[in-house]
Amino acid sequence: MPSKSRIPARLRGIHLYPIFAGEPNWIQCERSIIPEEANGSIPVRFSFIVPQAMTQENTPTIFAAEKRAHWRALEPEIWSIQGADLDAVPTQSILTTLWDQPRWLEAYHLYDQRGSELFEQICGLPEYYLTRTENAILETHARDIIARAPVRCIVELGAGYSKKTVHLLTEQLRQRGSSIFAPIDVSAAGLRASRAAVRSAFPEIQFHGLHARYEEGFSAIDKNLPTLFVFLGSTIGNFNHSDFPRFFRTLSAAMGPGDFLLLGADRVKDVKVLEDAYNDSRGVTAEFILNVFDHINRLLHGNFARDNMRYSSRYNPEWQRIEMYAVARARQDIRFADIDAAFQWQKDEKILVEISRQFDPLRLQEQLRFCDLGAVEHFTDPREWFSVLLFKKES
Ligand code: AVJ
Repeated sequence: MPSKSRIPARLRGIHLYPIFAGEPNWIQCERSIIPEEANGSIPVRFSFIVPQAMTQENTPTIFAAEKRAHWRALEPEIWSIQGADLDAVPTQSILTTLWDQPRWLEAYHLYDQRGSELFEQICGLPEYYLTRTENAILETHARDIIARAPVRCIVELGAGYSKKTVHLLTEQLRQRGSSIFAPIDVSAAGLRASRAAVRSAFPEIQFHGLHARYEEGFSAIDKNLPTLFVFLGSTIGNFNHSDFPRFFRTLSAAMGPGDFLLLGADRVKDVKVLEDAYNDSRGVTAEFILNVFDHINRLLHGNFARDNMRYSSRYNPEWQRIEMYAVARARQDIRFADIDAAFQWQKDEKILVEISRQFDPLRLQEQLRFCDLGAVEHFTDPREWFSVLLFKKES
C-alpha cells in the first residue's frame, strides 16, 4: 500500500518523495522534483530506489532503537509515523459517540483552525484564570522545577509553545547549557509555529516536533534518555473516567526510570469562579463549543444548524467537573450526506461536547503513586486555584 504522506528527504540536492515503503530497508521513490525545474514547470517524474538508511540519516536519537524505523521526516525537524493516517480516526470517533446515550463528543474535535483560534482567545479572557495562573506558577518556580528534574530532554504533550514552555526552556538552558525539546501534537501547524519560535529564541535547543497522537509520541521516546514529560493547561481535565487511568498507565509505562512528569491541574474551588470561567460574558466559550458542529459538518458533510442550538454549561458537584453542552432549540433531523447515517436530535436534548474536571492535588498525588509516579513537589498559586505537580517515575 502506498503511504499517503509524501515525505521529502534530501539527497544530493534532489528532493525525494518516498511514496512506497517496500522491504524494510528500501524505499521506492516514484516521483522526484528537481527544485530548479519544478519552478513553474511540470515536475520531472521517474522511478528509482534509494536505501532507506539514506533518508534516515538524521533520525534523532530521542527515539527508542526499536521504534526509530517507524518515523520519517515530514519536513525539517518534524517527524511523523510512517503510514499513519491522522485523519482516519475522527469520523469513527464522532459517529460512535454521537450514537451513544447520552450523545457526546471527544474533546479533540474542538481544535480545527477556528477552534484553536477561539481557544487562544479564551486564554486571554478575564474569567478564564487557568492559563494566567498556571503561567505565573511556572514563572515563579521554573528554576526549582528544572533543578529537581535533571534531564536532557523535555517532551511536551500538546504543541505548546506558550509563555509557559519558555520559562522551562530558559531554565533548562541556564542550568544545563543545552537541551532537546520535543513537542508532540496532531497539528502540523502548531508544530511549525513551535519550531519557528524555538529556532529564533533558543538556537541552542535541539528541536524535534512529533506529529502524532500523544500515546504514539511518548511511547517512541528512548527510555534511556533522561526526560521531563510536560502536560500543562489542565488538559487532563478533558479525560473521562476511562481515558484518565489508561492515559497515566500508558504514559508511566513509556517512561524510563528516573524520568519526570510535570502536570498542570485545575483545582476544586468556588463554583461561581468555575462557572464563569466556562461561561464568559463575551460568549467566546459558547462559540468555541458550538464551533465543533461546523467542523463536523465539514468532516462528514453533516447538516447541524448552528442557529438551531445553544450553549449550556454547569458544574457537576458529584463528578467535580464542568460539563459543556450543545442543546437543540428545536427538533433537528441530522444527516451525514456521505454515509448512510441519520438521527433525530430532539428538542432540548443535550450533546456533551466537553468536560473539564477539577482536582484535589493531594488525592491526585496519591492516585498516581499507583501508576509508579512518585510525588516530588507541588507548586501552587497564592489563591490555590491551580496546581503544577512534579512526579518521578519509580521503577
Ligand atoms: C484546553 C482542555 C484545558 O478545559 O479549560 C476552555 C479547554 N474549554 N474553555 C479547559 C476549554 C472551554 C480547556 N483545556
